[in-house]
Amino acid sequence: MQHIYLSLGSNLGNRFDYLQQAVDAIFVEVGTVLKISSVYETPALGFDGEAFLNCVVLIQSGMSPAKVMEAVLAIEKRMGRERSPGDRYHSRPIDIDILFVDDLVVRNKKLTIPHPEMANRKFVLQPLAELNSKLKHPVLQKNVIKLLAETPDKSVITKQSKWLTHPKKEYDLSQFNYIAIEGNIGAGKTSLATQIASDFNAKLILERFKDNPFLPKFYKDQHRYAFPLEMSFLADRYQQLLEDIKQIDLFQDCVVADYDAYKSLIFAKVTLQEEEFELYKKLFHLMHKELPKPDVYVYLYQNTERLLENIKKRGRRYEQSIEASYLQKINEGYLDFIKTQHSDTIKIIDISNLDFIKNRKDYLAILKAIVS
Ligand code: PH2
Ligand code: MG
Ligand code: MG
Repeated sequence: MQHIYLSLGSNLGNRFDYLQQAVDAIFVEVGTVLKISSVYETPALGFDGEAFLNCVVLIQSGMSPAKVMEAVLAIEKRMGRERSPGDRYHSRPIDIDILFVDDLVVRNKKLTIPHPEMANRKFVLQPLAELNSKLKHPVLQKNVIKLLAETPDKSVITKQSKWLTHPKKEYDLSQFNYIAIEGNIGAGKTSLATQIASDFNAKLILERFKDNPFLPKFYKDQHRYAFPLEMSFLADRYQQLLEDIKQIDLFQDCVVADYDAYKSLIFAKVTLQEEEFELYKKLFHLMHKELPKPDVYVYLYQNTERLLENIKKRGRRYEQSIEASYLQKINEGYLDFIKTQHSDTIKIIDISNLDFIKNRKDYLAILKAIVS
């Protein structure tokens, strides 16, 4: 994930609405919007034209700078921006420029980062200073406040009283204190939990499956190793959830976990013999009472074929012997469990036609499904 500063400008038509539309589109198509500056009215610099409204936004995105540029040009075009080769500056409903991508320096035919004109533009430096005055220009080696003090641009710029609204609202998971992401083996729980935690500045809790010495043994000889495996998962999850969740203030920090405590019971029911399971269940319920319950429980449903593909792709050696029938049993176990729960805290999301890692739109569709 990179931090990217973008400069937005509009000097045609309903300028404020164009800025808002652009911010919304950037959120959907480029990356999570972290900060939005005030809007400033500024005289057209370098050409004769109507005054601009300008602002700067900070986003977080995993896209390469070239892809960001592509996405931004597509937004400009859709919003009615016309580019005529030759004349450099002209009025436009929207202009989106890349200012910084982390402290990357890029110079090629298509792209110059940092933006080559930024030090000469108060309409960039002023809103940028508002977001982060200590930000250092990686080429000029000066921070934004210094650049602003030294800029040759003497134009008068006026802060507007109206603020742009944050596009995250529609997808805002921060209403939840504790989110559990569940799903079958290979559904993508860890990837989704990690991305959500990063976007919402939440504490991330990931299952420590790597440390479980019984897991590789279990996949070779299920009968023999099921009980110690389930017991050690239970003990480990219990300890982790107690330590990581209970001690923090649930009203301040948001927590995202890539499993829920009931996972232990669901797997044990599939893997243990009947008498073993009866014993296990007693212990489970004793321990489970002590644990905080998630505000929302998300079950990512993925079809068996794609689960097997994902398992193959991620290449954990001991998982390669997992069979379709085992995954189907686990899925049934989850669905049986879900039936017994209060449905309003449970969101079953069918991701079999989605790819939330590749497509931001799919990721946002999942967020929307969690919130709604
Ligand atoms: N953008 C330009 C040229 N001049 N002047 C103002 N005030 N605001 C702009 O965004 C702007 C400009 C080229 O993109
Ligand atoms: Mg520009
Ligand atoms: Mg531009």
